[in-house]
Amino acid sequence: MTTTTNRHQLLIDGKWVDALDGATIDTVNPSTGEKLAELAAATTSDVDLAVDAARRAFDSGPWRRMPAEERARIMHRFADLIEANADELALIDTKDCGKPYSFIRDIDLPNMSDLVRYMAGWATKLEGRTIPLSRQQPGDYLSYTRRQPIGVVAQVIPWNGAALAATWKLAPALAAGCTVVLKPAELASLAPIRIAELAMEAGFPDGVVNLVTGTGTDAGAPLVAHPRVDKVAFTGSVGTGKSIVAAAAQNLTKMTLELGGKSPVVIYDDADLDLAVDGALAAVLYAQGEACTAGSRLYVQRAIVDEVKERIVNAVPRINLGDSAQRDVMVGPMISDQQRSKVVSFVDGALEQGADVLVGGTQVHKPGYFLAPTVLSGVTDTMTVAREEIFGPVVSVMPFDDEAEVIARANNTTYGLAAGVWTSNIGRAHRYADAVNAGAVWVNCYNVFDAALPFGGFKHSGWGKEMGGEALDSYLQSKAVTVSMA
Ligand code: TXE
Repeated sequence: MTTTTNRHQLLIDGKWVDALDGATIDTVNPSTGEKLAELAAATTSDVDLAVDAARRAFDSGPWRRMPAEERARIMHRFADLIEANADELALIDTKDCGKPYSFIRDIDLPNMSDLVRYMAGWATKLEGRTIPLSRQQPGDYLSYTRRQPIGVVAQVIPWNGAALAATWKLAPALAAGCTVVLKPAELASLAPIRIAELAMEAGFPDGVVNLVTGTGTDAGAPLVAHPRVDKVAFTGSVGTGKSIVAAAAQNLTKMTLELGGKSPVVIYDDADLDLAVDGALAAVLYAQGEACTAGSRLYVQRAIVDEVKERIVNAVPRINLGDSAQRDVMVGPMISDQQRSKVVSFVDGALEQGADVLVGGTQVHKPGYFLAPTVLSGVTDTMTVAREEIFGPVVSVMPFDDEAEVIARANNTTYGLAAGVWTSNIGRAHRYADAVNAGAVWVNCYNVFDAALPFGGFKHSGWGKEMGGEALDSYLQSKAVTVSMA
């Protein structure tokens, strides 16, 4: 157990070890700015050892050879342990990444154990097909497909909701029979470390789950470029995603990506405004906007735009901002001072370009990295604040007139992760869901996730899916076997 001390190690081949050169980096609590712990800072040689361990565990270990029922049993034990340690995991994660405790405990943790169980269920159902050949007599050949694990997987995850991100990555890979080297973000590694400890306790064989902490440059880059890695699964920024694609291309490593978003939320004039305004605010303020699905473009039909603005101005000051570990806090701190400055510069840039602050807009003077929820008006679609991912509690309210216009504007982005709509007109809702270019569409709701529901973006928001059967597919490869019956 490494979480009993404030100095955390790497998990390689079932053992907790320091980085070979003994280097560490600090992780801080963004609600206070205080140091929480030291993380081992892996570099290329540590990454090599972790990949070698995962390679051995895949090529010659028991994991992919054991009966699927046994693999499923270990995964169910893992889910039990996540449930049994849910309070502790939520507390570790909230202190490390600043996402409010109640969201992690009440939403992320149940989703995590659900997902591990859901994927455990798939472990015994990785079936192929028998396929009749089109130019042969039925008795000539028997052709069938087998679905086999892809191999050693490098998983690089971000800091926003690190416990959830780690589980979304681990569960399908393990159910498929892959082995993993997980690289959490340097800003929030503590929950992934605790999850790796629970994985060891659940009984995954040595080398099946490995974890290397450290920076993107020193630990992440050598991992994704490693020639003995078969697949990379990445969640993070578009820029880093592109550099990972370029690095992995040298080895033609297979890849899934979950990148950012610039998600549109639409409120039609026939919507139930009590639900729509709260829902639209929650869509952007969930995890203080540090969510890839953040609904940062709010399109409101012109007839109701003044009323919606008034409701927003009344609602925002009542939202509880503070230390993310407090149970009633709804908006926590930004992950770092740097992230706060980045978000502030989006707001300043919008004001310079002619936007107005409806509510919020100033830095909160607290020891942590807080930023008040900020709602802008007077924003046009061409402004940077309406085009780029902000990753903070900032939303632009923009009026629209008709359906064709708002769908065109919703789709006028390089991203395509999520979209929301509030309307009481069922036809309109379905037309929007059909036309909007996004991997997740929520009608009269937002941010509803489920272990069984695939989640992943269109366009620059990514390749492939998390959760659901589709996530599992990306960790499997199918083999066509043909047997002569002559
Ligand atoms: O992301 P990075 P950052 C967006 C969001 C945010 C911005 C910057 O807009 O403001 O990205 O955040 C690892 N090879 N999102 O800089 O760099 C890194 O160590 C391999 C949206 O934190 O993408 C971390 O583990 N790995 C997003 C992970 O990549 C590398 C969530 C993510 O870091 C690497 C996070 C490299 N060359 C940020 N460089 C979402 N989709 O939700 C970095 N890393």
